[in-house]
Amino acid sequence: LSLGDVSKQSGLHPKPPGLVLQYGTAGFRTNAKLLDHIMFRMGLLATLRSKKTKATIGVMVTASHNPEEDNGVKLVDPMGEMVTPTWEGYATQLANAEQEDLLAALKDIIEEEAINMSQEADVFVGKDTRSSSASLSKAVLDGVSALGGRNKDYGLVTTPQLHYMVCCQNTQGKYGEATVEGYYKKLCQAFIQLTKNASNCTDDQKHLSVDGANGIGALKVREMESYLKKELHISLFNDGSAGKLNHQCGADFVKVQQNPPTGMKINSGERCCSFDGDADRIVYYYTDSEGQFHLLDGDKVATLISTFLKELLTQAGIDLEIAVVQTAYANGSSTNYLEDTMKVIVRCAKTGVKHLHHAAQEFDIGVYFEANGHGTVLFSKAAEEKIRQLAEDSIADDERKRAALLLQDTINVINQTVGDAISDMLLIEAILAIRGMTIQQWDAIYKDLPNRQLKVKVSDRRAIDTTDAERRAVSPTGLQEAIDTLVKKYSQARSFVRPSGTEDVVRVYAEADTQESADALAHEVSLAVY
Ligand code: 16G
Ligand code: ZN
Repeated sequence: LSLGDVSKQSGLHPKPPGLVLQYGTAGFRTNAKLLDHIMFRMGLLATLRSKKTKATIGVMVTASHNPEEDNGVKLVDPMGEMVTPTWEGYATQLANAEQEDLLAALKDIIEEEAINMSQEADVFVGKDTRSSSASLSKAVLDGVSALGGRNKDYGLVTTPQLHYMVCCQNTQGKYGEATVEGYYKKLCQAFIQLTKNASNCTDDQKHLSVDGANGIGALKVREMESYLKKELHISLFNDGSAGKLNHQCGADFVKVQQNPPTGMKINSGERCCSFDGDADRIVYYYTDSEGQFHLLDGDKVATLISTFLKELLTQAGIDLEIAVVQTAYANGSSTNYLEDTMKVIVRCAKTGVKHLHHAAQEFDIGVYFEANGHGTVLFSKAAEEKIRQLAEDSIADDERKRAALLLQDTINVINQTVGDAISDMLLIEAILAIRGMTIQQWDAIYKDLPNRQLKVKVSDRRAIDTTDAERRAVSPTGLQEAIDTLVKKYSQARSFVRPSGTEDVVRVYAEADTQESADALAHEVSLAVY
């Protein structure tokens, strides 16, 4: 085995001695200045992963909603999903090997996984609009070629677009064409088909204001517009021409601050949405005539989509099990509404897309959303097949067939590989149009409990250990009892703490019947964490 090129090339991407980083919930993520060697090494690892799986692997250079100065990298497995946990471990090992130990670390992985080094390798690479992304993605490409892998550099793409490309490539085009144009064509055609079912939708209703977070999503919405054939009229704000990436704008800012983004003109009553910095999250909102801000987060999105799907399934007379997967952050009102009124199965998963994705795969149709706006819908092969059969059935009655066709178009507008702001936006816009529903009516489906999120700096966040999908703390001893006691003081209250997977902080969540109570509870619980 000759790894000669690796030692030569790696010298151009040296690791700062002593630096230790971990492949966390969102891959590696930190200040961009610390990441060059990580990128090179992730190029190496992706190449090994490709040899091992005999499939194309993706590498995305982005730090999502983090500040412009940060960057990060994530690996994408063959079906477009997050890389499997064992390989997250390898990523951490490889990242932390000192310069002189790199070859040995690489050989360990090759041996452990019994990788055939003469196997060919293919790696797809994408990047966001950060100024550091160009040179960092170049370092990934260097890593790929050092191990003799082939690469395809997609350049500037959203994270979900890269996931989509990987899936298309590895399913020989069955999921779609592995090009950005193919992506727009598939999604927009499905969207246009869906909106044909929206009788008398006025031009006013076709209007949407989009906050692009000054990131890649803005660029891509622009690129997509011509494919929409004027069926959706988008006013784009924070398109990157003036403002700074994610700065006082974008989905994370809007969700956490519960305020509209700066840089956007908002007329009262108008439908608006925000993407995050790599366009894998979306939240909706509007301000009413009194200037009051109303946020429709991932929970509201999941409710809208699952209600729509359930109705179509009933109309189609197809018996498929539909479930909604949430996290501990899901507003209590959304969970109650889904379980008690909608009668759909609700599951709670740990924070992080891979956990939700995994849980959603257990059902015929799994709708998963984090409250922060990351989510999508998964259809099992069997579910897609049942729907296809009915759609093509020549003797089925018209109403059933119409519902099956709508379900088929819905499947095609969705990016099932990962949460996708563009795809989610098209689906939401189509549902609202078909149902003739305003954003106010959508908002009124249930009323969110007031809530508050806080972060607390502690000396060691790992001292907090949780169970029950992060809803209860098991250590340090006494913490959960303290939280329980505080929660009892308030009505309709709930609170939990969890160590962040992306920042050196502990996160506190509280909800209660009033904003004052939610704020007070969050504050009291954060004091109990110290
Ligand atoms: C990452 C996750 C996101 C999660 C967030 C939680 C992915 C692709 N992204 O951004 O799903 O909500 O981390 O961050 O998995 P936290 O652990 O710092 O609260
Ligand atoms: Zn993101």
